[in-house]
Amino acid sequence: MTTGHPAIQRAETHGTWIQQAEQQIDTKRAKEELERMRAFGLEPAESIRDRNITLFNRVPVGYGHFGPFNPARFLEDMRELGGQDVVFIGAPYDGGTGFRSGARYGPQGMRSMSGMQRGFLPDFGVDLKESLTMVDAGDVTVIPGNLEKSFDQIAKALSYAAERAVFPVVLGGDHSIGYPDVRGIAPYIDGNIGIIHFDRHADTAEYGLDERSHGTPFFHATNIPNAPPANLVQIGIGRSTGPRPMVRNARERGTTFITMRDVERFGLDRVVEYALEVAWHNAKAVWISLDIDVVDPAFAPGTGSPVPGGFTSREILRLVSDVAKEGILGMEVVEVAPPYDSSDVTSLLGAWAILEVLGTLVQARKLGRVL
Ligand SMILES: [Mn+2]
Repeated sequence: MTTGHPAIQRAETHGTWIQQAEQQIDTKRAKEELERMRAFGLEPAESIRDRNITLFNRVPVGYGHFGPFNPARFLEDMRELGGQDVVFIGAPYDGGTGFRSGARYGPQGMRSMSGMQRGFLPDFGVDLKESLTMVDAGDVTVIPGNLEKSFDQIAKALSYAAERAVFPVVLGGDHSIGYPDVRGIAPYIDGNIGIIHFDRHADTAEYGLDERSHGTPFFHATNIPNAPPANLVQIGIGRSTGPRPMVRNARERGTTFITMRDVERFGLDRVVEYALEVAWHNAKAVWISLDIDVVDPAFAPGTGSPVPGGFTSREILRLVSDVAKEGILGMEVVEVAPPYDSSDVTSLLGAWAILEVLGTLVQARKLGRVL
């Protein structure tokens, strides 16, 4: 065959040249960088084979962090965690998603949309910067193809924050991370943990497609001895709660559903009152889990499993801050999926839910320096 091109000789290709050239490039700086990253990012969970992978990702590439959650500053050396009031932790894992994935970009989205405020919250008479020392830990290094290893990493990261007594705000990620979040903190709580869970879905299945998933966090979390289902209150449930076993498991375990119809009938104030009563009953501390899909897709379209008929953004900001007024041990915002978002409104709402909870905690003198 005559093409006008020379015949290919393996030794003469650019491909072969690349293979040879790579070994000539120095690795000195990369090795130095790796040592620094290992020191700053801490040892990974036991299950991670490659011990060069760190617990917190210090490498500023990928879908993770581009600047801190405002107005926190980025904490590069995680050995310095301790003594601060709040730590933001990204958990960019969405391998538990069954329908539309994309929540791995949630931390990036919420951090980005936190950028247009500076911490002054006039509604609360609070300036977060004056009352709180806040750091952003960046993202936990998750293992995209392995949910259980990602859980081990996330649980270890939360344990680290709990051990160092810094209030964690977890930026999800899909809802699968709700389980390792509680698992990581639970050993550090001397008593029962109540969970206030905002969601259209119950997320109480044991498995989804043979594995744990974003539909299973509260089955597994409520198997933790000091996170009993009697203290799990699930607000906003209804219409599409998820597969039927979720409802059966919730019933058999005795979790508390408050549906959107209940909200209409009893109103926001009664719902807050009742949720606090259930979550705090014989409990030492309460965790807030906000699935952004509890908000109507009209206000929060950027999520993987949208369900029509949820809260307005005004209602959820009110609810999530009101349930924090008696103090909480931490919170997570999950299922923000920027690829489906419109003008970043869902990321914006997720960021504001966090800011308003912090405002409530400062105003109620439950966190930080009291002015
Ligand atoms: Mn949900």
